[in-house]
Amino acid sequence: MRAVELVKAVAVLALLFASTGTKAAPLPEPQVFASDKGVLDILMVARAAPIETFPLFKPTGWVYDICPRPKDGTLACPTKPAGSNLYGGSRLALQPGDVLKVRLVNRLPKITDSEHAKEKEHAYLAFNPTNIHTHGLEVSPRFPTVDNPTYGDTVFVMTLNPANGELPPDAAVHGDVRVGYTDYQIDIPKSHPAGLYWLHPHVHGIAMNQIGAGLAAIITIGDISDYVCKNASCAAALGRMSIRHMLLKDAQITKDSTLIDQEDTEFCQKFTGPPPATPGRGFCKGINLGPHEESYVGGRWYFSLTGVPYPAIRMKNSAGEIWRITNTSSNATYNLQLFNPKQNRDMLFQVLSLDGIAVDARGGLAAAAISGGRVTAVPCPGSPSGLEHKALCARSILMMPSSRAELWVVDRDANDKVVKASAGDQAVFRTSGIKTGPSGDHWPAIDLGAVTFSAAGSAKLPQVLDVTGPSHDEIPARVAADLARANAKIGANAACKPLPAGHMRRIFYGLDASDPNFLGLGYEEVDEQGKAVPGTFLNISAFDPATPTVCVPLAAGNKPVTERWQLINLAAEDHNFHIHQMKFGVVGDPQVEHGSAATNGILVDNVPLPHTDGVCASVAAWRQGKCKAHPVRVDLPFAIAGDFVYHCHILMHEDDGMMARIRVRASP
Ligand SMILES: [Cu+2]
Repeated sequence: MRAVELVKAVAVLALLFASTGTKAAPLPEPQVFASDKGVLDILMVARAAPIETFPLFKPTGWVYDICPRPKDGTLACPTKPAGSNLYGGSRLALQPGDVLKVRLVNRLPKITDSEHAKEKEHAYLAFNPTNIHTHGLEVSPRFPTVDNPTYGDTVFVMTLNPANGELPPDAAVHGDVRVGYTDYQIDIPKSHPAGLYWLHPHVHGIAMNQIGAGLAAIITIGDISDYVCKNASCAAALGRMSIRHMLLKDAQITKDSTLIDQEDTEFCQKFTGPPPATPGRGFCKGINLGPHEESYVGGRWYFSLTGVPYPAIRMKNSAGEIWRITNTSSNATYNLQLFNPKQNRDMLFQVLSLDGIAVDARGGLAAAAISGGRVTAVPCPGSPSGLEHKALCARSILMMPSSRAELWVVDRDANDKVVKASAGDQAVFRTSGIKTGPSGDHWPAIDLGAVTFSAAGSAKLPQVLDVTGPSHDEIPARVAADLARANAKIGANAACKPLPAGHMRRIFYGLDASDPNFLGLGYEEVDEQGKAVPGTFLNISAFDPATPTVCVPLAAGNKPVTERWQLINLAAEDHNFHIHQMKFGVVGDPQVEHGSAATNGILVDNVPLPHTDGVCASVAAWRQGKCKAHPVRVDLPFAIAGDFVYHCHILMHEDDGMMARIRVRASP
């Protein structure tokens, strides 16, 4: 480039920075609906609404329009003021012991581009039935009874919008069908851990479409001060911090302003890594996939924070901020970093919790080791003696769909020490781009937000925040005690036999053995020698909503029972494991190379399952050693009776069949 061109280019760049710098919209907080006197009673209308926050486009998304439940039984919320950012999502602020009452109304339009609606007996999916799941909450998945006609947190019910048509007689439905609305009552146990959770629809076959179009809300239980900064000096610093709630949301918009709810992971140029020098600011550009494929030219794939692409995150105090982040994208994996342009590197941040459970001093580095590769821990500098290897600091965090993390973000010097910011200290919050295996997806590198640190306030700053979570070992026992009545009501089942001591259950992830157009899960029981127990093998098959794969009886007195499961991903792409109604511990597995044989550090509700080395198209191929899998072992403390599911939370995969039903019953 000649000198005169260089000068011009710099001038254009400066203009660009100036214009984007002043135009960047501030990061909004989701609208809050807080419980009062132990109850939050809301009307939640799932409906279409314009997305007002995307530059150039005004597509229609699907949103939860929430309001206190009208006393007169009206099934609509009062009209929201213009620019309400319904798409960005809301926060239900609850306390342990609360009752969450939701009347869910379905006013969604028909789906026009659902792949699964084209399948036999599944045409009804185009009517866009919906439901809700309170992700991560340890609550009962109960069905209605004569005394209580509401539903608990079960996915085996769906609500139809009567305007979209009646169910055809051949419809293969997954549970109860209701027309118009469904009432839910979620009893939060008194002992429920405080933290960050969320709520989303869970209708098999269109979960991706509904969440991808915008349906998500976050749930907080208790307050951050319930587990962060129990000592006075730390609490003083916490009092100066802004607490932000961010929903990571992505949406693909075509040039004619249409939101694609059947997400195409190849919408943008494939990420091949390392991160490009100039990732898109809040979006990447659609490409032409070829002569016989789609052209997304002129469209944009937005990666927003709470609905706003590339917002300004301006801190108000030198103590920094607490970021409570939820990945509400249906498929996208984020590898989050905080890039400091002055230091030309990624900044350190402290991880306060994962999946709603505090990472306390018992966890720390051990927690990172067994988080399933989500965090690579770095010692927190300047932390009080004994804490440096316990508090969890990192420069990046991997967030697969549905995962949550709470971070302390504050300005730091070249030695990573917390410092009062100087004027103009900035960072870029970004996802660096990630490829999830040879046959996996390419998630783009995107600058998600522009961070400005603040010099305001006292210079006296802690180097680490102390985190005091509940005893991880005690959570299941307390939850089981709080839910004793709900568990007893589910009853026992003679056919439900405990897993013999020393045995574990093995779950396979891969292609449906009878139809490779579908994905599925397989199963077998493994004895103490590591041998498969004859007669227990179920080959990989797509979700069967009618048949539980396993039945687990609670221990005597309906106390929790802990089972060890081994999760084996046979695909050449990463998946993740999520199970409803509980948190589980990840056990280090020598084969995954990150971990010790301890689970006491951390409890999570989803864990990445790394792809294979080499190709295995079947369980048989794996047994023959045709690929090397990287099993992940988890300890699951079952404390809640009922029927629920475990699945891959990449929702394209879940909708393709990568889910199974599990049954937990009261002690015989
Ligand atoms: Cu998957």
